[in-house]
Amino acid sequence: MTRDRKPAGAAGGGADGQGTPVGRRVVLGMLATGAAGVATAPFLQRAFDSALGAAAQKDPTGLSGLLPGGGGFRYYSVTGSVPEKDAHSYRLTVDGLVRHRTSYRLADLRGLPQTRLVRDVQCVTGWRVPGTPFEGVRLSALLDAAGVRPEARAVRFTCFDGAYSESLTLEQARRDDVLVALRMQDKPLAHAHGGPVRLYVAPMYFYKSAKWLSGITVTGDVEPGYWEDRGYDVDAWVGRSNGRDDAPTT
Ligand SMILES: Nc1nc2c(c(=O)[nH]1)N[C@H]1C(S)=C(S)[C@@H](COP(=O)(O)O)O[C@H]1N2
Ligand SMILES: [Mo]
Repeated sequence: MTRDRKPAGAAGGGADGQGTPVGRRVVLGMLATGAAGVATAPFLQRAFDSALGAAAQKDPTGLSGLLPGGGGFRYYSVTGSVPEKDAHSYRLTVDGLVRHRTSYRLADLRGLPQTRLVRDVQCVTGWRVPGTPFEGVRLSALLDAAGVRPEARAVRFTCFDGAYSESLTLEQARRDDVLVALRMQDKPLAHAHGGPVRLYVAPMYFYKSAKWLSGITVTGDVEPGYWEDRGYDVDAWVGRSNGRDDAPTT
């Protein structure tokens, strides 16, 4: 398979309904819709979302209110289940080409200066959510604290779901609209949205905003991430990549 062949409906498996991520299949299973298949039309998508909304009210797993239906966001995970991390168990490691390997607890991150940004969110499958507040620590601050070595060119992100990864060039990573986010929609980041900590890359398609962030590794070269290995653009500027012409988010 070649790099530039885009698998239909991958990064998000959204309204087109193909390449459905495991998360959605799991949610479908949870709703006992069995082999009902996958929504393939906008009206089916809406019915699907309102069914999820109704189910979320009764969901005993703790995902209540975090599933689709909340402001237009959709739940994505490339893995079937993701462990929960809290203030006690969460760690974020910064390593690789740095002078000081660092491990942060949630309280450490909360103690650093916080930046709040309000921008639209755009998924590469087409859905957009207007004016969403994200708040957290600038990635550049964590990189500066770690002391990036001169030979470094890129940053790789890993996640405690055990599967997802992302990357940015060092120049992109140092932008002041790239956050290690602790809050979204003015609430602590919920598990379904990648809490307690996710990446937020404001100017790029939402697949760059890795959920359940656990590792930041400074590297010599960009290593394509999960979706990028499956055909999506590494430089994922909204409106200027992936063959799309969406209005920029920044
Ligand atoms: N760890 C992880 N991060 C991820 C994903 C994922 O499947 N796993 N999906 C990406 C995609 S394609 C999108 S659109 C957003 C969805 O974020 P949300 O579930 O908060 O709407 O997360 C991105 N980050
Ligand atoms: Mo997405």
